[in-house]
Amino acid sequence: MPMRAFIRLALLTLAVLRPAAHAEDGYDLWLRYRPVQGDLLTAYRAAATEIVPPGTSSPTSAIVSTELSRGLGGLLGSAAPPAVPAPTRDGSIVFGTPVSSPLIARLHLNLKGLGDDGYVIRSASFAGHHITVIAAPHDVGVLYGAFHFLRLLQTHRPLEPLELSSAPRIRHRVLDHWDNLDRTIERGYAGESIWDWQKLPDYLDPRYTDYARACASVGINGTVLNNVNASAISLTPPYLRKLAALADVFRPYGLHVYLSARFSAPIEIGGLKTADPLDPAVRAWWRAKSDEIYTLIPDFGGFLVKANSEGQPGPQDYSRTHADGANMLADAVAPHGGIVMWRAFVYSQEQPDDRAKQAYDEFVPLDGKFRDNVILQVKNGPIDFQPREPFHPLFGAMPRTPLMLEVQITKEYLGMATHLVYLGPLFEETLRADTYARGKGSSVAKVTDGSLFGHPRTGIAGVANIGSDRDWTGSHFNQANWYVFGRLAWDPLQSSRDIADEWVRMTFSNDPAFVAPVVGMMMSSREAAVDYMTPLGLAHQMARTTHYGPGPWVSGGPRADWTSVYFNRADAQGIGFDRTATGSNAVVQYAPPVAAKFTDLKRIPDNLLLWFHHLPWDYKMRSGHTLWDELVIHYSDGVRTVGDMRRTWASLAGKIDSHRYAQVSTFLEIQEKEARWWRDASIAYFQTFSHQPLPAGFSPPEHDLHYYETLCFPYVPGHSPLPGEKCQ
Ligand code: GCV
Repeated sequence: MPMRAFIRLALLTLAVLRPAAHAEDGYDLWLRYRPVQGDLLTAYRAAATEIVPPGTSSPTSAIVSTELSRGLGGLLGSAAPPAVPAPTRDGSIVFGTPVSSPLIARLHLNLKGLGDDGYVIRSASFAGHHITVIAAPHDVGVLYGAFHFLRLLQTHRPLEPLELSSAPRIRHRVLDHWDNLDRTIERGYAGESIWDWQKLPDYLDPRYTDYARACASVGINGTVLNNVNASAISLTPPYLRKLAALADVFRPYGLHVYLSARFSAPIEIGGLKTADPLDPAVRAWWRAKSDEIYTLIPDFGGFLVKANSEGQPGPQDYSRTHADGANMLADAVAPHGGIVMWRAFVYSQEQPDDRAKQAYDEFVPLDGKFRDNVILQVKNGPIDFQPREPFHPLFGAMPRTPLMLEVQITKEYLGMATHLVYLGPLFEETLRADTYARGKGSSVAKVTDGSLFGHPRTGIAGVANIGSDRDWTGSHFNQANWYVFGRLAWDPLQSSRDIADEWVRMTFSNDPAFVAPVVGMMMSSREAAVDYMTPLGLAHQMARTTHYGPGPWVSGGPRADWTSVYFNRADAQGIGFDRTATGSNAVVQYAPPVAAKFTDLKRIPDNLLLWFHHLPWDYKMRSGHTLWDELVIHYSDGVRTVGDMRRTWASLAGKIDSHRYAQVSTFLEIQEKEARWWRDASIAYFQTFSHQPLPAGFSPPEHDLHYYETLCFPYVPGHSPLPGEKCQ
């Protein structure tokens, strides 16, 4: 055989043998659009016979057409329904705005109160035909509506009659990428950054479009592209052009780009001697920089700033306040309609006071001092995205300042890529927490959606878990956390269980024998992680800096409040951080009814006990157990629940594709091993203080404490080791 022909044959054979690149590898996320079967298929085919795009096309309406064709083509297992100028039969899907579509205008739908992003989906009659209408005041609302319509089919919901109307309760629904310009990601566990800065602005990876599409499908409308530990280089002209190229891709999906701004940029790239926010030259520099950005990106969202926190520069370097800093940037972007998201994640470099108190102490005196286009971005809890924290006391404490909730979607403290931890219940717990700021019913959700204090400027941010891994998020189940963030950002009052249910249906299968057990697993997974890592209100017990695995013994180093012993306060007497009047008194930062509840040992929930109280090892719990026994029981429960999750998953073999099934199985195996590691290491360490045996029937740690203390993992993803950095 001539060489050429042989090579051709070899390549052909290879192509046949290689599994299809688009097998169920997770790339399609929840937008898989696999064919519906049975009676439902007949009903859906009858309800989606043709598509009627608006008369006047726009980039966004073209995307709606493509998405409906792609979605319906896939779901109906046939050629995509044809696009026609007007309904010709039953089952027409008409979409558009009253401006883009004369047909929609003629229906005189009530689109009031839908705002910029809302939509309606209605069954209607038109020229004797039963049709479905997806209409909105603006194009992007139509896109959101189209994704909603497809979701109905994806989750096997009935289509007739449809009378749906939806508008987001929160205006800025933003992903914060902690992506560095060298493509590493701080606390990222899904490969490198998807932003390939080196090839931008010329090469536009198709992933950018798929990313925007996925965001739009859950209503996310903003993305901060760079790490809050920011490099000023992202503000230089070449990088702004790269940013503009991404903004062009994202725009038709309603996705606005933002930048994390390094406060000292005027010095680093502007040649100024100071970054003092009251200095006229500095103010002029930021104004000019903002003008430059808006020339390139007219719909640029604005800046996110981490200032005077963990070594980042900020206004306090010049004896100015956070308000001075935020307002200076706010003035620079205001003429263009931009906003500043100023982070409240601060704790002093010097102050020895309880770290949980410091953000409140710094920001409450500044209430009412921020410009209208500043939103304060507040983490869900007062420390740092722990498996469980009480809600942040700033929620409810700054009535004259809009506050946006910041949650972490990437699982820095919750098992990184491999642990199956569905964060919906964590987000929901925060959103539903009652601040009592205006009496009972003053939930964090109502602070965030602006309804409690009447703020029109509202926002929510999630630290992204997205990377270049084929499955985007480092594991199939981590996709659920991106999904639930978007869905709760749209409506923070939704139930995380309902969202899990729809995600499972879209991502895996509608088979009830699969959906129910998997939703059950997801719903118990967060509590399991709390149990095997930090039960009963413990927090920050992870290994130093990498946060991978247990490290309750971590002490010493540059700052006390980066150590585990600072937070667990274990000693011969007992365990826990006294934050009542006899301790740091952080509890008084909450409204009186909340503070009273947290202070009262009879009323505080067990799951926050050691957050607020230092209690003796033999303290009698509600259950009748001693505190020590209860701790051991919780650690063990966490491991047991993961074992249950593994068994549940094993019972589902054959119900989904083997590729994803196998990865989840292996990850659950890793999780069980690591849950046991967490339990055993924590028990071994705390037992050196409690000096008590384990309750009857509970197995002792597999190894001695020294074994756990000397485990060393220098190259954990998401963290760049410093030269000479030690493990623990
Ligand atoms: C971006 C924690 C993380 C840091 C992160 C910081 C923040 O401290 O460990 O990696 O830095 O939070 O939210 O700014």
